[in-house]
Amino acid sequence: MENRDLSRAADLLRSARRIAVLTGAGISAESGVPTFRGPHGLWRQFRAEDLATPEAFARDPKLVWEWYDWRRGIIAGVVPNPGHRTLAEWEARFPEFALITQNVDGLHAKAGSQNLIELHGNIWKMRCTKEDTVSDDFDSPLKKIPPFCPSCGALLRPHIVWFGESLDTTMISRAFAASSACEVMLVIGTSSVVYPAAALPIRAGESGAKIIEVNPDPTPLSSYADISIRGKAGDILPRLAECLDFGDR
Ligand code: BV8
Repeated sequence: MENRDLSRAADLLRSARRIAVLTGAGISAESGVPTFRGPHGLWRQFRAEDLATPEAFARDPKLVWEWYDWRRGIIAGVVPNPGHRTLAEWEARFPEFALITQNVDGLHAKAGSQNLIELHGNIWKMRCTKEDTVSDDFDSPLKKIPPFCPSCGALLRPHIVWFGESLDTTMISRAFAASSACEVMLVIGTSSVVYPAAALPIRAGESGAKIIEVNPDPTPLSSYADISIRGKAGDILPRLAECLDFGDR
């Protein structure tokens, strides 16, 4: 990564009023949450079709819940890193700042981000398969696998968007609106292969925004981005904040 990229990115951010940020599993990697793809990714150990689809849950809800219970256990033991914390601080620094995340780990909220769009749901929420009611549940490990709805007795499922399922219409509309309206979009720690999330930076670019990518590795978005900063989010974002020097705004 060249310092020139960092200072060009800081120039773009400094002159912008409307910022959108899209994050993926990479931003939580330095907290100790496994990513999905890549050499140590979850999809190297497990098949998405067996665990993260409605068909998998219908076939074997216990297996799916055991996998989520294991992931909840990992996430329960970690804390937000400087990447999450920098984004939380930036929310108050820009007139409009939307943080869109594909992550279900809840670490952005834990870091203090408030204007947050959780596109794929949240691992600490459960949904009743009969009544569609959503409730918080922070037990780790879970008391009973699979869990059942205390009000109607039906099976509960993770409040997470699986492959082949539609995203919440309010969430995805808010995400596209923020992407269309922003002047700069930061795309951090995502392999940019899962849709519709991967279409958000394209929408932003088509609407005239500059795209800044932060990722140690190239992705399908890299050639489209105006600036690709090669590095880890927990290192790059605090350095970008230093370059921005909000004291003079
Ligand atoms: C849907 C469960 C309508 C959550 C997840 C073509 C066009 C449009 C759609 C499709 C299409 N082909 C197929 C589809 C459908 C599918 C899709 O996109 N498939 C892809 C794989 C081809 N999409 C859907 O099904 C979506 N729904 O489209 O509805 C519909 C309905 C039916 C049929 C068609 C359409 C629903 C998608 C929801 C997926 N849910 N998993 C869970 O249990 O957690 S996906 C999973 O991937 C996670 O949710 C995750 O958030 C998401 C994206 O992954 P990333 O976050 O990018 O993570 P990844 O590991 O891949 O990458 C990490 C990156 O970080 C790497 O680049 C790495 O280099 C970088 N990194 C590492 N360390 C660091 C770092 N970066 C910075 N700092 C570091 N330290």
